[in-house]
Amino acid sequence: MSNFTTLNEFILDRQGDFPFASGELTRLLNDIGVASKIVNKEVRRAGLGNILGKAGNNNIQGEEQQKLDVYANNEFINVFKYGGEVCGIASEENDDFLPFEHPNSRDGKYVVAFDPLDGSSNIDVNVSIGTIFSIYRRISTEGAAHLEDFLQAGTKQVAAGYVIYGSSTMLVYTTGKGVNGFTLEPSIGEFCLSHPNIKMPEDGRLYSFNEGNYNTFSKGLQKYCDWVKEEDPATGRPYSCRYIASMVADIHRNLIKGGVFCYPATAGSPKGKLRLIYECNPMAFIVEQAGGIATTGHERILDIKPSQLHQRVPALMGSKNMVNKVLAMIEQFEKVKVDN
Ligand code: AHM
Ligand code: MG
Repeated sequence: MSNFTTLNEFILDRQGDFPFASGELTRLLNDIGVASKIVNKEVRRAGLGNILGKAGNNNIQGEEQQKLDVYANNEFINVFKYGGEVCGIASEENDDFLPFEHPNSRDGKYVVAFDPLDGSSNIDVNVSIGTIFSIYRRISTEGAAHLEDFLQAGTKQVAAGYVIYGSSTMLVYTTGKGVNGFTLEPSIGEFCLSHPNIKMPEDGRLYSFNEGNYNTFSKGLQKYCDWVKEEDPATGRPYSCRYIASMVADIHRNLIKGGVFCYPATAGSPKGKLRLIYECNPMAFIVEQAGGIATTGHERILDIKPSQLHQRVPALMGSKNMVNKVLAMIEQFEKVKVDN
């Protein structure tokens, strides 16, 4: 056990990556580790007590909140509110951002945007869910957080990551210097380094699309979905479809095994379903840092300057060669459209 590097040790070791750092980011990342353990404890006993099911409210996007969504949201907010490093948060579960007025927090250097429990439709059926977080340095100069602090392009993220509550619990994060993964060792209650310097395979055979929406995909995406099913030993086709409907779990698997994940614009979600600030930017930061590509199909996700907190964008991310193949098919179709 003593050979393990714990998350706290690792974060402290890496403080040197930021020569002028004052230790606040280090403390903030540690706080996220603590909140994740608190949420993990509750997720692990989902099904017992009265923790499953709907909370009886809808969030800003009109989606029903689950009790665990609300619980996780409150736990993360409390950790950020009293940690002193964060002057405000924005959560997928809150209508608006929350400026922290407490004297301990209002001068904090950072803001955090997060999705406390992503994939929550999977909670009641015991399938993997996750927490996603994204940290920015504030750009406002005084008082508690302002809206502009959250409406920064993803390239401005200081750190981002996710926690996956899967067959084990893992925390994966980046500060822009590679991606590292830590598995929660339940007997000592510590996240321990298990996946150092994660690199996404450049190729893969897994595609993660909700093909139930095939009829409303763009022509290029439909063509890609047809192409992956063709028999072709040279390219390993047919590929395998793997779709959990938990973005964290789908991307985590593809990060390790190689694959492409896509939630495009559909008839039901004309701008895509996933949120730029809470879901796409942090996952895009991780994917790029691991050597993959993250795009809307037309532009790099991290370059988008958000105009709204709950903005949605189409998402296409994963192994470099696989994403490039999808992009080539999108391009080919658009070219045909223009030529005609
Ligand atoms: P949520 O934030 O309400 O949980 O929704 C986001 C989830 C993603 O994790 C996942 O990729 C997507 O919704 C699945 O949507 P669908 O069921 O339409 O395929
Ligand atoms: Mg979500």
